[in-house]
Amino acid sequence: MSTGTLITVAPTGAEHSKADVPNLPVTLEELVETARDCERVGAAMIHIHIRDDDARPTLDIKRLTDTVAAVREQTSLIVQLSTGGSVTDPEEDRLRVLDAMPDSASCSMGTVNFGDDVFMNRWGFIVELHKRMQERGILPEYEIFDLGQLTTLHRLLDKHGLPSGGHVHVDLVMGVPGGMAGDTETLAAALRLIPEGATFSATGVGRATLPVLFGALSAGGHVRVGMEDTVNYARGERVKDNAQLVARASGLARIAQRPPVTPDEARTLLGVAA
Ligand code: KMH
Ligand code: ZN
Repeated sequence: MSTGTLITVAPTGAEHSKADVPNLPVTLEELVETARDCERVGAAMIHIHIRDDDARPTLDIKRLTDTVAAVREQTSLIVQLSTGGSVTDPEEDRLRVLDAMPDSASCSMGTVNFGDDVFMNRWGFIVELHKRMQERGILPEYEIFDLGQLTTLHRLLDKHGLPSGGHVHVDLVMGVPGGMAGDTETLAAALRLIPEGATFSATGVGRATLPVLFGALSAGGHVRVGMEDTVNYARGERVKDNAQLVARASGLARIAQRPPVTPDEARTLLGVAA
């Protein structure tokens, strides 16, 4: 039986500049306001990247800790921090993100060409992230950019065990130039490789946004939307704000008879403590 839909919002990311995308939430105030607006229209989890005073991506631990506290105080959303950061962030800084003690953190499952850049994720680094999250009771969201990374996920779980809490949650990030395509054939191929009993969400980047959203909903999956991945709402039309993307996903989830789950329902689904 299909459950409701867990909608994650990824409001900021590390790739877009504030100069190019002026409505990107980059300050703590903008982020918290975005989180509240997105929760109101159906988001249950937030995937967070933060920026410094000049709106540049940062993994500053004090800012991350303050951000987790502020979003927890102002919303009921499951708080997920990105350990991906930006492509230039060193491994030590990415590991230190976990010191901010979010409910969940991303754990990318392999190195991938990322547009003109390379997003580095060595096996040894993946294992370290996985183990530290196990020790601290943080739910990993295994980010999959290409099909072979699902094989790596099986290897990780076989060799190093399940996350604490025992639940496996995967996010398929589709349509990154250099990664897997964002189409239904690729989604179907990925679904065959997802570990038994795992939940999955899917994210379509740029033009892949809508095909992946429709595909994930009809396949019984969950969805991630937001300005990290999509800044155009339609051809020639910029996204107004993150809530617009969440509201569209909520509407489609209702049409699919899989309405958005609340943050509490999402906690039960993912085995995250309240
Ligand atoms: N910014 C990308 C290089 C994650 O958040 O874990 C990677 C990324 C993945 O956004
Ligand atoms: Zn991210």
